[in-house]
Amino acid sequence: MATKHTRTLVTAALPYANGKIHLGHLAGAYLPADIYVRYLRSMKRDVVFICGSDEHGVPITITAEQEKITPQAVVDRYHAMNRSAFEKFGMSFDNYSRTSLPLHHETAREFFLRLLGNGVLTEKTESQFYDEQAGMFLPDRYVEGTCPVCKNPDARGDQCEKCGTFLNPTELIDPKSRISGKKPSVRETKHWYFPLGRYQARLEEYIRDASGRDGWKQNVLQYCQGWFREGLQDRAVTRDLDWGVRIPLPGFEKKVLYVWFDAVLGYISGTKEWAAATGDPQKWKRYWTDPSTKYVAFIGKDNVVCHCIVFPARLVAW
Ligand code: B3M
Ligand code: ZN
Repeated sequence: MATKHTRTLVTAALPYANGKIHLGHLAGAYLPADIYVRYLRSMKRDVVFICGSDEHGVPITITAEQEKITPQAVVDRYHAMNRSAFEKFGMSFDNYSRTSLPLHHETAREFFLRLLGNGVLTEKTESQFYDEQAGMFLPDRYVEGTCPVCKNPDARGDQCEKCGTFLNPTELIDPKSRISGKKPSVRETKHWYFPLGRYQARLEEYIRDASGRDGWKQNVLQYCQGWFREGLQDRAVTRDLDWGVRIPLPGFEKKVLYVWFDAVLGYISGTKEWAAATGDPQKWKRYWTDPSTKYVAFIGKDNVVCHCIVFPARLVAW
């Protein structure tokens, strides 16, 4: 049965501030979102449209190292470029925010601490690659090697782009550090994990309901079913990096939140920033906590797991 929604929250995936957006981006997640929002506005519906730059993550720190500048300088450059490109194209975001803002860091930290306080997160020690020469752990894309599934020699630590398999860096054959080019050693490190598996039944129900809902594409639903068949695993929500959202816990001084953990929360901090600018700072809550709000997320094809599985589970745990 169709539910009557009094207001709509629309978000478009936050592009990384690590390169210029191009027509492919516009045609994918942004132009359709903009058309949808303009339609709702023309119907005099209550709608807020949020986007912004995703300013954390390993690709940004790699660019900074290559150019011998700070990660902040990298994101300042691309945030300004992309913001202006969207503006010239006529995108009608109510707010184009960015995740390096203190407001975002506070929002993400608060979200993390609430999950911790609710007893949702678990701490585990795992083996991870370490670059002895650079003196640092090598999360995700800091490691490259051969894909164990399709033997692509250029697979990244988090995913093989050729066959699409999601990987753990330690599964790569013949791994190399992207910093020194050397074979990394393995060291133990502590991280916080989100127990995604605990939410599988609830998510399966949610996705089953979604099949009848408007706007969910068949390929997205099938992709989710594939994940359910494999069984949802715990996911680490922290990384050994110094660029990102810091968490105030002893032993975690040199760690930050995983970029995907904080990036989706950029939708919330972007809504908060917008609400404050309209003179009604509490207004964001109506869009995020009132069940009569309809939430529509426009995303790219690589963003399905995060938006359709991980984020909903985290909102349930929130
Ligand atoms: N920045 C990935 C991408 O640009 C990522 C999306 C975040 S949405 C919260 O494809
Ligand atoms: Zn592969």
